[in-house]
Amino acid sequence: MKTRLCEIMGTQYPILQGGMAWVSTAELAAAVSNAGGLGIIAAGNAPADWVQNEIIKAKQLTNKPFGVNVMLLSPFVDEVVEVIYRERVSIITTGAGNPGKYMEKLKSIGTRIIPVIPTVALAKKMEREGADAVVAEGTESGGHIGELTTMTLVPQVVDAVDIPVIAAGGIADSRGVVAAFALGAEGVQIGTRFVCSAECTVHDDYKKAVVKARDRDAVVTGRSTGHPVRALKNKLTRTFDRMEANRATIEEIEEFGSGRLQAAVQQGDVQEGSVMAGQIAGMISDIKPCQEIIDNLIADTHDVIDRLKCYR
Ligand code: TUI
Repeated sequence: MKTRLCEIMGTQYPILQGGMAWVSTAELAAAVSNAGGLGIIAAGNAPADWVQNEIIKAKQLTNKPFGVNVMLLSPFVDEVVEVIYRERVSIITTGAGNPGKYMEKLKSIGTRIIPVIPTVALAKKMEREGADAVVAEGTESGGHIGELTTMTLVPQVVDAVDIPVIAAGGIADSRGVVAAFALGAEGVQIGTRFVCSAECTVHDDYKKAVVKARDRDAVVTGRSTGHPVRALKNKLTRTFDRMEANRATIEEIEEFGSGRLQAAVQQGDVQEGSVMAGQIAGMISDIKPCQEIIDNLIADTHDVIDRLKCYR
């Protein structure tokens, strides 16, 4: 499991934890980094001083490398990038946009930049602009998603760029890791599985909702707004469906959705909050420490590969 990515990220394994707004705190990031992966603090829509505090906390909780995910639609994105620069964060992932305008500044201090992208065109653009790797994120993922599946997106991105490709969307165990590598990925990004970790600070009811979820429970709303979101089916997603069917405006839908992720994550409002999770939620049946999640991923990977040898 040593790939170019381990060198780029300075980690034991080519496993990144997804940058999940409100979910990916210093505690989760440090636990993943301590277990040999790359933990990531998600800036989400948070102000820069919150991000700075999380970075300081993570530095106290681990001496391993960790990253920060920059959500490019955040109103605080410029200040967040300034904090990343001042704190000399070694790796960033980015979501929901093009990080091009920050590349030169961050590369000048050696920060590695790994944009999350949903299409081949964006992967090529990111490579041209100097990205160190890309995360090809399939529509199986939780949160804001693109259209292509991991199965179709990853090999097309692998063929289109020379930088390492990290597969994301629908990966939560060693079978998913081996499948991603079979598609040409050199690493994996894992989100939903780490939500159900002991160290993740989300409300217990959020974790329980993911554990309870079955295969078809992670549904997409907001297609009509141009910002589709995958979350567990509940009263909120049903209301969104109704609003979209009744042709509510984008503004009305976005206004109604505001604060819903925070309500689910922090207050455990799993009915009227947004319980963002990927399609693989149906496979997750327990809550365990990040060390155990990663150890199992690695140990079982060898078993999966051994099983495949019968096809030689
Ligand atoms: O970013 C995500 N998933 C997310 S972000 C999020 S929090 C949020 N809160 C309020 C508003 C918006 C988001 C919850 N889930 N995944 C990575 C991702 N990035 N998926 C798709 C993209 C993407 C989309 C467009 C990347 C680049 C892009 O570029 C467009 C351009 O500017 O050319």
